[in-house]
Amino acid sequence: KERVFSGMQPTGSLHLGNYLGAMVNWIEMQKTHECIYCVVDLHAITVWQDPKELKNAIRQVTAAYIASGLDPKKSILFNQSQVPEHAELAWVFNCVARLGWLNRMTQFKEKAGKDRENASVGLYAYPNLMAADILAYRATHVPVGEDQKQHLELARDIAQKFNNDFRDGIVEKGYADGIFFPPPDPVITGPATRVMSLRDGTKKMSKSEPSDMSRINLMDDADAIADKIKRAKTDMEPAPPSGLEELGARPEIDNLVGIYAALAGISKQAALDLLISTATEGPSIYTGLKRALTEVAVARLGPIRAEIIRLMNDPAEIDRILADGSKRARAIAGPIYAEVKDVVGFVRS
Ligand code: AQP
Repeated sequence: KERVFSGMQPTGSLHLGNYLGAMVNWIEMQKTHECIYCVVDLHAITVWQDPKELKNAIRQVTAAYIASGLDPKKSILFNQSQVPEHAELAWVFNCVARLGWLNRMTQFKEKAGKDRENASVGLYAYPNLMAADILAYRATHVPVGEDQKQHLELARDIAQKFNNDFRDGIVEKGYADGIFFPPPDPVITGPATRVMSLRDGTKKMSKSEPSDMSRINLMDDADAIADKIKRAKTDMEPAPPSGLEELGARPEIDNLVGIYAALAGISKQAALDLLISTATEGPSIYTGLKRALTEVAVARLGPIRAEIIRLMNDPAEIDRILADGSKRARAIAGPIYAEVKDVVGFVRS
């Protein structure tokens, strides 16, 4: 049976990269799949979070999910820390995954930076918790942005190693094919699987980047969106790229064209054609594209922002939705983790 799981960290306001890279697919998959969407607050504290801000961010990310089209009646929507099976299964996976596997994780290297000795142990073990998030529900499909590809491969490796290590007990439990955890498939599709920073076309748009000008937040108003796009980095080339191959060598322009295509629901070629046809409008060859991009971004994000603000007026209602989702999530994860205990050899009474 196909089941979808995905999550985002409440580490700040969600941005266009989160929205186009993951959320758009989440909403689409609700139509065809059983979906479980999580606000991954345990992941968030792998780097320091102010407790008051974290609480607010958990509610705001929940509101952003709903405002973007997630239906909490249809899909399960909850925050990770209310379902203890995530942390418990993560511990088991800490003992299944190998140090060598985690040493290869590029996100840890990027996030820990030069001061690696001072990074939290949680940041290092982050991918094991992510594997637990997915496998606690035996989810088969995980819609994420491209940056999560390596973590998904690790989750597959953990599933396979668990199945091998505990094969006898798994078969004894009635899984004749020996598959207790199905290796989950990443779903990295859609119009923009990797949205880049507006200030540097070689870096991904990210919540934790210090410059707010590098990203468009779902909470930005029309003026902020217009300002950020106006000041988005371009280049000094005298003419727009003539074709898609040339576009690839100009990362900032590629990014703006890609975002425009994704938001307007057109092909990248069609977005590039617009850039080419408006290049003489001046004062810069990118003015026409930036104007069109601002228009479509404001039209798409404006209603989402308004809905987030409306939902945030009633935090008790958001907490109620999360409590309900947590209950439904536990109803799935509880029995699976109980079987894990048997398979691993824990006594449970
Ligand atoms: N720039 C991006 N382009 C496409 N997809 C993206 N995602 C994040 N950035 C981009 C996808 O959004 C989902 C949630 O990500 P996350 O909040 O769990 O953490 P992250 O990937 O680390 O996102 P950020 O924005 O960079 O947050 P910080 O800075 O706090 O770490 C994932 O599916 C991710 O692929």
